[in-house]
Amino acid sequence: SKEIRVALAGNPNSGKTSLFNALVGSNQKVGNFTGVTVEKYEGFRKYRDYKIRFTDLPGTYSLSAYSPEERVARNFILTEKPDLVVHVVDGTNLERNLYLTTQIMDLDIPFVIALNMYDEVKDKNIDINLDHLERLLGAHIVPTSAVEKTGIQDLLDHIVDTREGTITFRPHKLQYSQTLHKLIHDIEEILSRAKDLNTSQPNHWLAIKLLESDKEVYKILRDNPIWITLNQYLSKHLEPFKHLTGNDPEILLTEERYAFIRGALTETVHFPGKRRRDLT
Ligand code: BGO
Repeated sequence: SKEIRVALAGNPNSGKTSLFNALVGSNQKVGNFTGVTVEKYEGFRKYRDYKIRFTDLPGTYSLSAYSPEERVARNFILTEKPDLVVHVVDGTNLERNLYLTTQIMDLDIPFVIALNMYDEVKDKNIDINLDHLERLLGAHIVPTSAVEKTGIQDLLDHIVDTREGTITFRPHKLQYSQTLHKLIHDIEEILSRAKDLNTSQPNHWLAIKLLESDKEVYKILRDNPIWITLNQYLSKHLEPFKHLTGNDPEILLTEERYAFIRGALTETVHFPGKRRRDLT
């Protein structure tokens, strides 16, 4: 039968395990991700004409290379290239959860947001403008409650519709400030000239991770002749950049992600009794 491969990504406690269980029921098994002791839950669900295979990635707050969980999650997405990533978000904790969303946006891959804990969102009268949030994040949003088992069928339909092309993914990269954007863009341009880059990772993401001094990305790039050009570019531009902005690119990237999140929430989320979200 026709298969669709889906990976679930989300913060710890976003309800990922509960949603995975609601999606696949008892059709699941546990193993390990290759080479590490991180547990890998896999399962399937037959839906419409398809066998949808789900992999539950380890819960993470970020996609840096610091912990085995983060490396497993991002390497799975980048090398296994699932047809779709279902990004599970705790709808009652958007400010924290959307940090991972900004990192998934940097990956430039098809993803849909399962806005989980939607029962609690409603109970707490949190008002989220879903259409607007979808536009800002460049991803469709399907409200779910893994506990009340609502939105599960909508999510399955979304997965199949994406596969059949009746729903299209409109990638929407996070817009960084002009100075950061220029650095990222220049590095992407250099990377596009590299031959035999031994990686399936998109240049945009490699550029951002290089600016974050990501160890795994350094390893990949150091073995390629393009490293000389990259190094020349960085030696020439990093100091002026730090002088101009007063910061390392790594710090600015994080600050700008949080600024984007605050802006997005101010525009889309209203708590009861408050005209606007109070951000402090
Ligand atoms: C406990 N709605 C609500 N209301 N709760 C949810 C939903 C939802 O949609 N989805 C998950 N939860 P995990 P990760 C618990 O275990 O799936 C709850 O880490 C408790 N336990 O039931 O484990 C879920 O895999 C005692 O809550 O998340 C779980 O992402 C009291 O969110 C928690 C209250 O879900 C985390 C809750 C002994």
